[in-house]
Amino acid sequence: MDIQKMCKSLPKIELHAHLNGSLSTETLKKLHRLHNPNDNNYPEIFSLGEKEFLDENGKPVPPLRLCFQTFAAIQKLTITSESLYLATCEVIREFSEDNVIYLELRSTPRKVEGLLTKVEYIEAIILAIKECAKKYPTILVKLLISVDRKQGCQNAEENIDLAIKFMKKYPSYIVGIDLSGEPTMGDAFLHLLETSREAGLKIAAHCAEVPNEEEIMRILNFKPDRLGHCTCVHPNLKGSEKLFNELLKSKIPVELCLTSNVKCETVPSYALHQFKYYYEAGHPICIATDDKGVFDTTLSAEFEIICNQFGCEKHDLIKLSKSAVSYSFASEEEKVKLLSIIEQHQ
Ligand code: 6MZ
Repeated sequence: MDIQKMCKSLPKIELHAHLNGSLSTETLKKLHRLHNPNDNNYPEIFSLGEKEFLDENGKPVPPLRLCFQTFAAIQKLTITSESLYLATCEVIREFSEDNVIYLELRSTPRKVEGLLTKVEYIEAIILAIKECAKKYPTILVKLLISVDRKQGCQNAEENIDLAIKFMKKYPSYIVGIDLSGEPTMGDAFLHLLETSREAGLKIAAHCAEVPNEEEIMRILNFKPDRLGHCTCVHPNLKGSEKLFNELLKSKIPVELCLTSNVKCETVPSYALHQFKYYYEAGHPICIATDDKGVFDTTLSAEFEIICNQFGCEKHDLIKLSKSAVSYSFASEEEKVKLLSIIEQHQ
């Protein structure tokens, strides 16, 4: 079997997927039609790398900045319960078609004046997850509530309060908090994340997408359950010996999103991606898509990349998937079931 087919056919575990960043072009078109039934002029939202964008001074917008502008454009299409429901169902369907058997979606609750409250935002996603459990029974889906570092303390507090309330109401769906948002802005709100940890929510925190030794150390000392990216940690990637050793010592699993980092240009190339350092050091890692819509990727494609770039083979991918199960926020019973599905493919 060729690598592409092998990667597609493997049962996979996705632990790092932002809802709005995961919307495919096909889904964005459906959402545009939903809000504008009489307008066939679909707004141009490009995949990163397709086109160069210029700022007001005629200079190219750096890709990392551009991707956050793209999220803002996409978020204009998920402004009602109906559109969020549709968006969530489409994302679940597409991951399921890629043979993902466990998906942790994450999303930032958003209030849209006159159209949507944060409570309705979360309810719409949960309803979609519930309905999709019947429609696509081969994929198990959970939700992490995101805190956007750029949106300030009040929003962070609101989202964490809601996550705690919803976790009590829907303990099988709401499993954790994600700290994300434009990495050059805002704050990590670790004191607030502590409240959610005490309430029983798991924590996945973006860390070191850009160099910032002081903040990276604070996040590592906080000991989240998982870390996202950890790009600028190794000395060859604008980190330091100290940071790298601290991370290895912590043994905190790292979610690696290769295409996202290459397209955002936080790493120079696939070959020089931090995957190499963590994999060689035997540090716990999992492979993820981040924003499969914006970065035009799939989890199978990410698996293919590590096969082609780093010589991983089928048994390595199965090993990675099995360890991803153990890093997931699923229940112990669910983990046993997921492992047995993966083992059947050995
Ligand atoms: C940090 C990211 C991200 O929440 O509206 N997000 N945060 N780094 C990244 N690397 C590229 N990719 C996505 O999905 C979109 C939001 O997810 C976060 C950003 O806050 C973005 O606005 P939701 O569903």
